[in-house]
Amino acid sequence: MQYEEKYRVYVEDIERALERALPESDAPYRSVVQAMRYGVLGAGKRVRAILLLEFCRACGGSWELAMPFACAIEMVHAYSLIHDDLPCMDNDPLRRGKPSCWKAFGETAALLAGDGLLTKAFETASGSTAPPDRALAALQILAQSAGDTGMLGGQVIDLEYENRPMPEELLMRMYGQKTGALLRAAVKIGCVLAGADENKIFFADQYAQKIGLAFQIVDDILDVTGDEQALGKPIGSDQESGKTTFMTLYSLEEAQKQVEALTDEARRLLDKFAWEDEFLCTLTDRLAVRKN
Ligand code: GRG
Repeated sequence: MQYEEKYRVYVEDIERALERALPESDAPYRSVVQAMRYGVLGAGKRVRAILLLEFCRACGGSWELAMPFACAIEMVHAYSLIHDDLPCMDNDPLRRGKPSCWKAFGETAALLAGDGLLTKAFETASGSTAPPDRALAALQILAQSAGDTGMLGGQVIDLEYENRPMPEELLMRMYGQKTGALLRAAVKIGCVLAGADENKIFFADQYAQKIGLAFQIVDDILDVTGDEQALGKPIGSDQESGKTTFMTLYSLEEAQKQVEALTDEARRLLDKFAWEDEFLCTLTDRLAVRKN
């Protein structure tokens, strides 16, 4: 299967599974279900879910047992974007090319939709038919990557350094938590669900660390050089809120070189796995030159 075709199949399968996990509701609380669905369905590159499914398959696991976790990680990711856009955080009106959740549903509904998605993520993941010891280990990885030791902690560092310079060491730590933690969780969960050995998990984690940093640097570059329409969210927001980013510390050329170097290292780490095709190599390359 060609790259584009496989990517499309992945996105459609993930979308269907998310639809099943988040059905329309006619309950008295349906307004929050609508906001949850708005936040997670119909858009997004699905990078985290695809990484999880690909690594699970490369380690001999099946899609069926990994899909609940693939949905869960997209729900956690969507929750973080919904909350990140709130007026009390980044105050962003646009996300994924449409009004952000709070703009469409109001602040209270968006706050609750984020809470609802975070909770639904664990409900959905716990429905996996993976052996209980693997499922439990995967749930722990997901929780740790989302909470204070992971994404949430990264968000706190980010917010606390608005309008004041952040030392480079702390910036790298913040990136590792805010952006890297969920990507690392995705590949590790894929491996763990398939019963991969420690060696494989280590190499997958190394790979995710490389693409995680590259992913964030690209995000910083796009915030300066990107096109709002292609990006689906406002550009220039980092500078507006006085944030230190890779682009305040390095030139565009240096940032691009760093992305290329990290992408090369990540690709080399993929050699440690027996892939059925070139899909993940191509995805790794495409992430480095993404426009959204
Ligand atoms: C509110 C706890 C909490 C955390 C928020 C993820 C996050 C932390 C903030 C979002 C802002 C941001 C730029 C984060 C860096 C990670 C990143 C580039 C997210 C966007 O991920 P994509 O590009 O998004 O995979 P799509 O829309 O494709 O799913």
